[in-house]
Amino acid sequence: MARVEAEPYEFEFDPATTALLMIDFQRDFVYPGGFGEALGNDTSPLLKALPPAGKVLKACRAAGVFVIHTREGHRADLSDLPPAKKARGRGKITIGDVGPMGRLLVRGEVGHDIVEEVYPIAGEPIVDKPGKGAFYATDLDAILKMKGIQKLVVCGVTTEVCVHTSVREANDRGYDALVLSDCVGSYFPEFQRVALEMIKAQGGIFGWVSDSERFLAGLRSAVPSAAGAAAG
Ligand code: C5J
Repeated sequence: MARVEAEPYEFEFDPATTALLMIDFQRDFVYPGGFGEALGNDTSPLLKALPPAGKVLKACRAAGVFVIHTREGHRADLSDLPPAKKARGRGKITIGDVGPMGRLLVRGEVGHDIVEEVYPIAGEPIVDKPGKGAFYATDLDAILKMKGIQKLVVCGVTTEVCVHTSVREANDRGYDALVLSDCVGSYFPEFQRVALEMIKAQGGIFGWVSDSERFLAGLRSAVPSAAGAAAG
């Protein structure tokens, strides 16, 4: 059993029944020219999450922790795009329109794919989701159940939107979720702070919060083979 210092209290997990959930580390959110910027955001704050999330990813792979990635996006014909979602944002270009990285938030486009620093490798499922929550209209729950997963360690973007929605959904489905504060990112510092506060408030109303250093220390103490990978 691994033990991680966390708030509101220690998070215990068995690496064999825990998954690392990497949420929406897509060019469309992280880089200029994508959906995030089309909404009027400065995308640069999200880049900060990539180095620590990359370290956690490598260490989890070395420790044999199951890794699963998600991407938010829609079918090319936009048949799964609610009209309200298309209309919202009111930018010059919206979901499905062509930007510098292809059509915004459309599956198969350059902007829709995951950034190199945390790119999936063989054996790591990628779940394509049409909504903010990773469980809505996806087979994520079925995959986690097949693998016997009970706990989730969560990295991704953005903290207050897809990370929050997915952690709430996970909580309602009986999973314990640990969010790593430096491995999640928001366009808004205040939202980042408050979103993390909300997760761990009221005795951990829907999860735990820690950070990459404390998580890696806990993982290393349970699975020493994870140590070299996290350092590299
Ligand atoms: C947003 C996400 N922010 N992945 N999506 O629209 O958080």
